[in-house]
Amino acid sequence: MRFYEDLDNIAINRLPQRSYYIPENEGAYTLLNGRWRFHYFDSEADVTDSISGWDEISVPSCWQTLGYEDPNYTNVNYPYPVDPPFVPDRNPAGIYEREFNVENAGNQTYIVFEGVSSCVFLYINGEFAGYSQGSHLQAEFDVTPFVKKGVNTLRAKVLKWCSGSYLEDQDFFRFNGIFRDVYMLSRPQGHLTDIEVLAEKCAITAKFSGSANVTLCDGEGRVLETKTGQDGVSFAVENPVFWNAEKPYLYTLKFEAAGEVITIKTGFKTVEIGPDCALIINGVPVKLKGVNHHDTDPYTGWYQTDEAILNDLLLMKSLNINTVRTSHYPPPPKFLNLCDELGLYVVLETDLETHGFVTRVCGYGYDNDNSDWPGNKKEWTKSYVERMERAFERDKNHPSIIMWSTGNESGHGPNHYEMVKWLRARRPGALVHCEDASRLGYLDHADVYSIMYPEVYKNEAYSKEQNNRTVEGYLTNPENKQPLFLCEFAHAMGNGPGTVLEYMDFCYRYPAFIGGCVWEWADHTVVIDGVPKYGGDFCEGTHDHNFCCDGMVTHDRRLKAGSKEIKAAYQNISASLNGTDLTITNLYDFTNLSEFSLKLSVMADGETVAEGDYTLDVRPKESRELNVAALIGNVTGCRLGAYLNASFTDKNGHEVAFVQHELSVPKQSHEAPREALALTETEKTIIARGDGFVYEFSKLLGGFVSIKRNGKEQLVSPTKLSVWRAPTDNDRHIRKKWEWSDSDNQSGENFNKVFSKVYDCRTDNNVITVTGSLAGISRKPFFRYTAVYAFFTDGTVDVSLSGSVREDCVWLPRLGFEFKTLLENSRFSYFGMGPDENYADMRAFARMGLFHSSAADEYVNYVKPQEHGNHTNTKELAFNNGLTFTGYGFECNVSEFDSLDLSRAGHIDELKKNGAVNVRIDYKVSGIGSNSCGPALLERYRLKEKQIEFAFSFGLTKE
Ligand code: IPT
Repeated sequence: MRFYEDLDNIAINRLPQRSYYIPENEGAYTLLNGRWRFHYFDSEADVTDSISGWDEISVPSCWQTLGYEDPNYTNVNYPYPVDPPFVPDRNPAGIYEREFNVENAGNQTYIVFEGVSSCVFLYINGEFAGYSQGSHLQAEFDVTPFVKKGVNTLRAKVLKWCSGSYLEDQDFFRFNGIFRDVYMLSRPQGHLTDIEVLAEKCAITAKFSGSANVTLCDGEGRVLETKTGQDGVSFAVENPVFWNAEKPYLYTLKFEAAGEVITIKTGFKTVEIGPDCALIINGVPVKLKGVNHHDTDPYTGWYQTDEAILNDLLLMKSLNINTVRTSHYPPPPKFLNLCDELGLYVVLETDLETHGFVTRVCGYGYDNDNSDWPGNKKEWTKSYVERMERAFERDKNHPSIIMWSTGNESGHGPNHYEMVKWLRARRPGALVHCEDASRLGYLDHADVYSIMYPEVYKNEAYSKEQNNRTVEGYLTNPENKQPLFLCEFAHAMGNGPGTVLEYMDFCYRYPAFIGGCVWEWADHTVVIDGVPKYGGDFCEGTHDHNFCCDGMVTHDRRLKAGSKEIKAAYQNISASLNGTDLTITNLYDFTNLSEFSLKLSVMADGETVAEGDYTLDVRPKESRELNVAALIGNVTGCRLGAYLNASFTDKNGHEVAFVQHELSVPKQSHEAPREALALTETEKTIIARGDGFVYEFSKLLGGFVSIKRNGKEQLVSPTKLSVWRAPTDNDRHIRKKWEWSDSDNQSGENFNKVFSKVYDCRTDNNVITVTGSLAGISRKPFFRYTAVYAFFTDGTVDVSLSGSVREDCVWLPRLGFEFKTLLENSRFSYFGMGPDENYADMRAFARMGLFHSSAADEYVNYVKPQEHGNHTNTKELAFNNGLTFTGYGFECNVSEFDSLDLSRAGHIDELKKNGAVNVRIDYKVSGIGSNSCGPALLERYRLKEKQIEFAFSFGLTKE
């Protein structure tokens, strides 16, 4: 057994974990980030004491993003055999070296690593000075005996794997190196060794060892009191201002001891579970509108700069997120300082996941009781408990932390219970989150019932047990005595997530549903030559494809429709319209709506006809009615639709909530009565000719083969009916029933290889009637239809489709007509849901309006190309070249890509434009859901009806 495989060797000379702080007095802190000498060895066995041929490397960094080894993305599977505590014999090593200066040799000198993967051997001036594992935990070494005044040499030997790697099987790229800050602290003899601050019951108490002069300041920086204490001080605070995520009020304690100055911020906050299982913060029931955050950057891997962290947290706040679960390890300490300052509730998770035990024998199984699991083994207890202890002790002073988590996806065994017991003894009353305890029935080992990716609704066909795992089933079962927390839900992979509102609806209705965290914050990729890459792009031994690209924001932190959907689902203001009364409800917990400006606008056919600005005094959880009769009285009629928009903005002009209501005003058509157009027939085609247009309809194909406007051809290929969409990541299960694929030619309806059959195509006056069917290759027809085209002298064509879908056919991706038109038609306007893409179950954020766009602007570059760019409820779509579609709320899509080409591309650089503007006029498009990891798409969002009636018109405007 090697040193780093021996479970007795978790740490050597590492100091007991203390709370995070950095003394501020001059000379105390020397950041050692920067350029270091580096040498990479394929195998630790080859490491020699004297190294020649150094490279240079930036610290912090991950060596895989710098070309030493290829990145490796694996989710559940370990990237090596499951034979704990042993790791592969050829264990790569990175040797890091640099000089550092010790000015005051009379002081104590410490070296602190905030994060090293997977373990670090520390050498000072050639002497072994310590060892630590636990990648995302802090390691502090007292190197005083090894240093001398002046220049010293620090060498760190970092191994790719150690026994601790078995506890770090999180779903991410497996990176190595010194990936967080490393620094030296020079501290006087007799300095404080730890500080614990508690703000409770009108008092702020600090515990420390030694004597200190402590000054308390309020949130405005005013000195409240100074005290000197031995081993602790306590300040009475009259009428304390409480900390919460909406109003993050912090008090500051300044400790002066032995010549050192240390500042720690604290906040008053109480967290408890109410009798109705609500989560009560400072006496107020709060809903956790959360997200799971991994530290991820497409260029630096696990290392996020301070600016990047700040940007993530600010972006979260702007999306109405109030909670972050630090999945699945403690973040850099500065992350938590920012959560305190900006106001985010934190579920602090320690660095622990052993998910890969479920696949250690073929298949996937939670045989949690099996003694193979390290959670059940005595020799692993120390490794488990110290991970809880180190996380807690480092982060114990943060007011933002509301719950402590033992880790993720690790089964549940005695070692987890030891962690829980340790925590409960260390801080009685602190809420414990232990996801697998809930999953596996050890309910009293955690304070919340935490599950992931449940279905929303209960189901008659389910057993009691299964129903209890649905949101509705759990909430309506009186036997349940714990709050429901979804540690993961709304899997945000690719185009998605949809169906988020349904969860929030239950959350507001049931006190015991305290909220959840979207999985996850940002896509994980490694960008190479401008192309975001994922699992399988690096010849990994085992990988999980693009399952790492499941962020609600992209790898470069751009928003997508899914981000905006979550923002809308989480928004803290609702408004319902009843006649002329608008009832506005404040869903904030601690904020009066008077802090926001409300703009009401009445829009008719996309034009603003009336506006009003308001500031409303509405206390948290209260409602207020606003009579909007005068405002909406300004619109008496419209052609396409009239709406009342309510937009709430904060003092920076950022929209925090938006609500739209359709107004019931009469729709007037300005169109003159139309005259039927006589058609002429040739052997193969039917021709409709009029002023400025000629349509040619193929009897063979049952579609248009030519649409000419003033002699100019508009089509690049015949129009057709189709049902295919490039599968989204959330279609990854259902697509097996939809498509023909190389690996499976039996399970699908083969919608991606459809034959169109025309049985009959006849003309009667101005009308063409087609009867036909669609069938996937090798399958029976799945859709039989009659399509009727009526032509008028003004060039308009009324299209109606009436058909039936085969009873035993799977629900359809979509159904509609495809028009492939000239590139010159790329600019267009539409009256419908926009401006971003939206789908039946992902449009809470979208709004009806008149929008201008182009085929290029409609593109959404998901890491893996897929269906995108849809607009629901479209009433009119008009291209700049005169091709215009009107209808009663069809779905439309305008793209530079053909959906079959989109389906084939694995990365953005593989995607080829097909030289056309690809227009879809759809009866319906199935919703999005989050079935990439979450439940199947709700029935109501599936295009599953068997009888289809669809109508729209199109025409060519005159030049
Ligand atoms: C769940 C994991 O907890 C999370 O880390 C991530 O892997 C996510 O799924 C998928 O992206 S585990 C899953 C098997 C439910």
